[in-house]
Amino acid sequence: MNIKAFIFDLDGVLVDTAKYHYLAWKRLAEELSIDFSLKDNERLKGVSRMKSLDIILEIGNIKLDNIAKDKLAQKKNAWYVEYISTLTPKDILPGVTDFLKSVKANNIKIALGSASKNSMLILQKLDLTSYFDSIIDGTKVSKAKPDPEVFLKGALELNILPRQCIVFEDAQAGVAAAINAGMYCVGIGSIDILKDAQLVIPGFFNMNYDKLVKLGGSFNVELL
Ligand code: B16
Ligand code: MG
Repeated sequence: MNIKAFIFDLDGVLVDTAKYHYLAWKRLAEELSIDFSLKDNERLKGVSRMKSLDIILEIGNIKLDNIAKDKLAQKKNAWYVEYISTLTPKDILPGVTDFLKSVKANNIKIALGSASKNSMLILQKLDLTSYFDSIIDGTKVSKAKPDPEVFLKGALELNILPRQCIVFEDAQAGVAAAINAGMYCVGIGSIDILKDAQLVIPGFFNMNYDKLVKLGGSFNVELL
């Protein structure tokens, strides 16, 4: 195994923007008198803005035309952008910056593979843009996770084979997308939700490239 690239999801992996997505969707759901729980929110993680709206409308048993749906998606996004306007590098999840530095020091390429159309704005606010050799976000793909498009485009841009990439993901749809791409996947979060990933870690706190390699070995997963 010769891993050459690490591909990171954004929301829930590098920064906890998932809570702001939830707040904005919850606000919209309340306006539409739809009961939308934290458990329902798990289905929205990693999927596109429009697909998220479709899931919420399905929960509320509401059917709308595309023009009305566009308006609602824009409304949610305006609230979301307002919520994330206060993001600073202090909001980067614990250990992420040191982990990225250790990955770079080991000559592994770094890519972003996010469904979010707000990725560039968020990376700038976090001051993380310069770590990335390739950035594939929601503005560059047409198929939402679990489709592998976002990760395959990243590998292609880096000129690296899918089986030489490890994806870091916090969402079920993202883990499925990584596996569909023929890549390895490290789940970030809880094993109950991410059981299809080859390895699951709670986050990057106290983690670096060497520790990840060792951890992979102890789980009998030859990640590197
Ligand atoms: P936006 P990721 C995803 O980002 C989020 O997990 C998901 O909840 C969101 O609907 C999607 O981005 C689209 O985001 O509305 O900002 O374009 O986890 O793939 O980094
Ligand atoms: Mg995510």
